[in-house]
Amino acid sequence: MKTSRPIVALISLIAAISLCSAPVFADGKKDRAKRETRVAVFVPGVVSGSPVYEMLASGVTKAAADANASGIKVSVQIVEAGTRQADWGTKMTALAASGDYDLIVSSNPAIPEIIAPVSAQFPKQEFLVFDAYASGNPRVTTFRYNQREQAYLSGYMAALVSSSKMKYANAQKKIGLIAGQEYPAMNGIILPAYLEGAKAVDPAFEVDFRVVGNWYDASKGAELARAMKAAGCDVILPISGGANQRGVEAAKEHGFYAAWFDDNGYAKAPGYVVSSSVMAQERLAREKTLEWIKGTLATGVPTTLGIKEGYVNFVSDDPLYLETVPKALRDKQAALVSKLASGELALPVK
Ligand code: RBF
Repeated sequence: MKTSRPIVALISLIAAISLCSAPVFADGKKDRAKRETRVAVFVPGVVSGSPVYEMLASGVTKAAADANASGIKVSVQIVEAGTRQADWGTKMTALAASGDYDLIVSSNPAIPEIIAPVSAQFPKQEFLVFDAYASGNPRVTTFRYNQREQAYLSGYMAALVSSSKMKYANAQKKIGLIAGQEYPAMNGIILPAYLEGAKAVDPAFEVDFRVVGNWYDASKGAELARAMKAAGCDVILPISGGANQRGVEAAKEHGFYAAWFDDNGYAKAPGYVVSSSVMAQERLAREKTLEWIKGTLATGVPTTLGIKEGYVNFVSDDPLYLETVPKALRDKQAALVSKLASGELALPVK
């Protein structure tokens, strides 16, 4: 937990009088009032092509701009850890060992496990992790999204489109999901909720689930999408980072529909993208990083945010959505969003 303001002020005064060049408080925090606050964004992968990381980098950068505009000096360093996941632990350790950063911000469900030994080795280092869930460490604060809601929205619209008379819809009750890799949030929440949403339209629906094996192989993504279309999928949701774009382009080439996840993707293939189930990662990263900088964030606790809280949503006002998806389907989707927002339909994550 953060030191309270009067105590910070008092210690600042004592530190100033003692003429320490780099004052360090009893709790290990350097005097942020005197020098620049340094924030590192540890990107587990590469930013480009991954909506979650694009939103993360941009949100933290905006938080720093907000702070600087209000007179608090903050710098941000974006550190791409690259696609070799075996190296992430070493890279995170090096970042913490440098002692250069007051805060390390990151995002994805595997990060808490990577941080655990680093935090034990460098107990003063603070971490803020989005799209992740961990409790019990006062230096690690996590926020995750209700991805059961997010994926249910995708599955529901995919099944509505697949059951419709739209140009590329077929008679089969089969929709697709392409994941970058398998991981607990995918296998335990996103995939089951995508199917759950589809079955709410028609219990006969099934999901063709395929895995790229990484988050960058665009040709593998396109190849899987082609094979899934040949196997009867008429709507395919890629959640595979840098491999997404080619998967969506395959929709145009081979005549099927694409769904998009995390941010607004209608413009990725206009006329072919039928949904965008989003998480407000940019806004959340901006808000929570700024709160941390100001010392007002409740640290060390995990938080889950969904539709009711305004951090999960379905983009329904994009002109491309209005042009692509018939009104009868959009009305059904809007009714689902309302039911989730009002709590009439509850889809909690465990
Ligand atoms: N999502 C991406 O868009 N790009 C990535 O590079 C990426 N890497 C991931 C690595 C691991 C180990 C895990 C567990 C997830 C990764 N994700 C990535 C998925 C991301 O955290 C999130 O689940 C999806 O974007 C769906 O919201």
